[in-house]
Amino acid sequence: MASLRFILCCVLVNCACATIVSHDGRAITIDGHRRVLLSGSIHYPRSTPEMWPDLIKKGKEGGLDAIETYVFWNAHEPTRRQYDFSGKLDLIRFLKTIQDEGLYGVLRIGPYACAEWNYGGFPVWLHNMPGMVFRTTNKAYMDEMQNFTTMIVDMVKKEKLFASQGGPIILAQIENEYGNIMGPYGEAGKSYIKWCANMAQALDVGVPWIMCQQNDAPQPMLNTCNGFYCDNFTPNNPNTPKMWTENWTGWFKQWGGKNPHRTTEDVAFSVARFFQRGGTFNNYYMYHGGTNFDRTAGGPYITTSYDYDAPLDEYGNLNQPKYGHLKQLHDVLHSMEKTLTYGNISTIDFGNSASATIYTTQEGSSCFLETEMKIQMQQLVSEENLMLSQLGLLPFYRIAKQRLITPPRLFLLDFSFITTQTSMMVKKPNEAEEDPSTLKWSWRPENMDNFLLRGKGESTNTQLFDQKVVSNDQSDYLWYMTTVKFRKRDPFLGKNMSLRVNSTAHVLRVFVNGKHIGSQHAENGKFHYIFEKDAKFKSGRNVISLLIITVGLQNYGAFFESVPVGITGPISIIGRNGDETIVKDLSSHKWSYKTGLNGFENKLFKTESPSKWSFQSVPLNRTMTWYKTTFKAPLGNDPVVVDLLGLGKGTAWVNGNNIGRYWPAFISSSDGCSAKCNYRGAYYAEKCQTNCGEPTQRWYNVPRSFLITEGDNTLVLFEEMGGNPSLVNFQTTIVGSVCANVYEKNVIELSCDRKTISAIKFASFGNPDGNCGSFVKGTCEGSKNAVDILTKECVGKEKCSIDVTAEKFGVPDCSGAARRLAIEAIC
Ligand SMILES: *[C@@H]1O[C@H](CO)[C@@H](O)[C@H](O)[C@H]1NC(C)=O
Ligand SMILES: *[C@@H]1O[C@H](CO)[C@@H](O)[C@H](O)[C@H]1NC(C)=O
Ligand SMILES: *[C@@H]1O[C@H](CO)[C@@H](O)[C@H](O)[C@H]1NC(C)=O
Ligand SMILES: *[C@@H]1O[C@H](CO)[C@@H](O)[C@H](O)[C@H]1NC(C)=O
Ligand SMILES: *[C@@H]1O[C@H](CO)[C@@H](O)[C@H](O)[C@H]1NC(C)=O
Ligand SMILES: CC(=O)N[C@H]1CO[C@H](CO)[C@@H](O)[C@@H]1O
Repeated sequence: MASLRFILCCVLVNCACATIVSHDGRAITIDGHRRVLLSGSIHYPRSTPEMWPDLIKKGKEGGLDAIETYVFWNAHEPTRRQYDFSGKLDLIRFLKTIQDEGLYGVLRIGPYACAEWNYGGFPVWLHNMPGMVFRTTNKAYMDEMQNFTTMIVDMVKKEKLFASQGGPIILAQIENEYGNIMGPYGEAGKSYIKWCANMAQALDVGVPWIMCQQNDAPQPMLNTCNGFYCDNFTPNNPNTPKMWTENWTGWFKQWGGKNPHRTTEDVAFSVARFFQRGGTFNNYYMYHGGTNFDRTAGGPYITTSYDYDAPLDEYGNLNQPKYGHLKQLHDVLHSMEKTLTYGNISTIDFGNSASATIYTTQEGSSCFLETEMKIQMQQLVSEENLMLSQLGLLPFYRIAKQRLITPPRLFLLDFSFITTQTSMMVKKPNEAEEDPSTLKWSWRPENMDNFLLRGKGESTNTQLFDQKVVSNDQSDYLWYMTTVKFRKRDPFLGKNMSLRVNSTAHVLRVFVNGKHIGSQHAENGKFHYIFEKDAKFKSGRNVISLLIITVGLQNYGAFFESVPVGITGPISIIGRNGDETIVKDLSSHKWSYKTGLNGFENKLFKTESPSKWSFQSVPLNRTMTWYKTTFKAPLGNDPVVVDLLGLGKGTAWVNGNNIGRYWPAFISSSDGCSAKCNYRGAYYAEKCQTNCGEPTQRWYNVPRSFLITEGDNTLVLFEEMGGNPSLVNFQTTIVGSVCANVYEKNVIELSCDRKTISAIKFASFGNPDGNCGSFVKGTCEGSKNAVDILTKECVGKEKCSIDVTAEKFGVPDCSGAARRLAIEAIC
């Protein structure tokens, strides 16, 4: 009996052991076969476990082979040796969800993540250990890094999740983009990287380890590329395949910043070119960006939304046309897998910057055609060209001519022929409320008497400390308080007086004798500023109370752990009398410290908070104020957002779940946006921005799993700056309309994402102008009524497939120019 069980168990283990992941200079190999691998980043704590299956499924349907994630050390080990893998932090459940969907996993343990995540993913207790320096040959650091990395590997091994054990994980990563910043670490940095490699290798995970942006990655570590473009990247060893671990699909957003957009054309181009030039693994950073819930946003000043303009938007909706176009690209690349990974490569220069890259095997060829201008492309495709037939490309060319877009095998590096719809997302009022815009509010003040009037905290010192040291990242808030005595005849009191604070606090609020005298935050991209405001001091005892508020700890750079946060000083009282100025330095006064606020300690954000809330005279524009209301969950399954327009800055909770920091009062500057965005030329983060002169972030993600469908939900706001909650309301975010702009002889599918198409708002076949939402007819148009034709084909359906031919729409004469159908359908 015992031996039978032993045999059965072995057989099972053997079946599960089937996957061997390795590589050669051409590609990652899985069970001996070279693979084209398309991967997408989804960070598990930036959504909810309830959202994971849908996000991962959409990744699969979008043509991904793998899902990639970092592991977030500070989230898992908030206090040394106390771990949290619950809820959004259930890494194993996330990896199993990937496995259930039949996808591969790429596990970037780091444990340095960067990722616009608070402190790059490092716990602040680590910084506070004696003699600590991060990411170099520092014993204390290396011990902790090894301890956490080993623990994660052990957890994953225990669940048999590495491919070598039959699990989904085909690649693991140690460190992260260290090559970008290693210069300042000198020789110590070089030996650190060798140590990382040996440490990782010794963990024996049975799949290859990668080190991104690490030109000196020791074998067998695979050195890989991150960036907007990686086609010119060459790995540091002939046996390492060309791999792109972070292809930035868009960009992140900072408070005060605008909405970044990277065009679909440019993302697709960069991927196509990467594969054209020998790349075989590409990971989109991000495929779903998601939300920086709670205090997880990095910084300083990273927003709560981490949408990233990724193929799946913050809420998990398809971001069209990016999602659909990349899906088409993935189909083509997968269809070329054999030739791309086994073919012999040759290139042909046609002159005039037109060239072809051809991958040939005995069974067939794949070809990338590249030209700088569309006109050349059309020439190449329209002349029954001797060159093409000499190259044996005519069969592909014919297919190309029929479809004119990303045909199988003949791959045009020109994305003006997109046949993917554009979706315009809209926000819909909450129909579950009779009048969604009039929520009934109660309120209470934050009790600050101890700090404002008595200057009394929990510990004292005659030194000004960094916020990280005092608060250990337990809260965004830290009080620095001191008292100053003036004699009746003190020379200061006869003068105009001000308080000057040399500050690296993300946000500083200054009180003198309980009165708020002013607030300040660093300008975008800066750490350091000097606050100075007039202040009234009296004879006798005066209380100075400085409240500082973090907005995400630094997550990037050499020695980023020591970027100061807080009040480094000096702090002084300045007295001025005409030309005479006297300065009283308070820096080495006795300072009293207190981390956190009373309301947070008393958990006022909990639904059932026993404290008194008043419905009477709910104040507007009052600083340091708690607001509470109840609301009904919007019906259905569409993603829910809360519109916080009118509020200043603070934190919001739904049913006790922290949905992140809010700051709608932070308006982005009005310059730097343009209505039109030219996808040609290299992308950079400031190109094609939108949302100029608007609140940086107005809508905040409320995952469905935070809501109850029966009864009342609770929203609690803690408002620091002063705001007006009366405009706050819940909405759903849905597809409002879908558009397409398609050349003739193509087929376009329109879909309203599980809703039906209700009307055709615009349709014209000829040379229409404008963009989705603002199409206008051009100078030529087909003789038949395109709106009528499409109303018949599409209205009342969830999706419809439109054959775009001149005959169907009544052959317009566009003087030989390419004819297009522009369409906007309402969902
Ligand atoms: C991590 O360190 C603790 C002691 O602080 C030790 O008990 C534990 O075994 C270590 N874990 C690993 C995986 O090395
Ligand atoms: C590549 O070219 C070499 C030399 O001409 C030839 O021996 C080999 O079979 C070719 N490989 C493929 C996959 O066609
Ligand atoms: C303020 O602090 C910064 C850095 O902490 C320092 O460089 C600067 O000299 C200080 N300014 C004054 C006026 O002391
Ligand atoms: C004090 O400030 C006020 C207003 O800024 C100014 O009018 C006055 O002249 C100042 N007095 C002295 C003594 O500097
Ligand atoms: C809010 O209060 C601040 C300072 O008390 C004031 O400057 C601002 O104009 C007020 N805003 C509104 C909308 O009342
Ligand atoms: C490798 C690479 O392309 N790096 C680029 C990534 O993007 C940043 C910011 O735009 C550039 O500065 C890097 O050169």
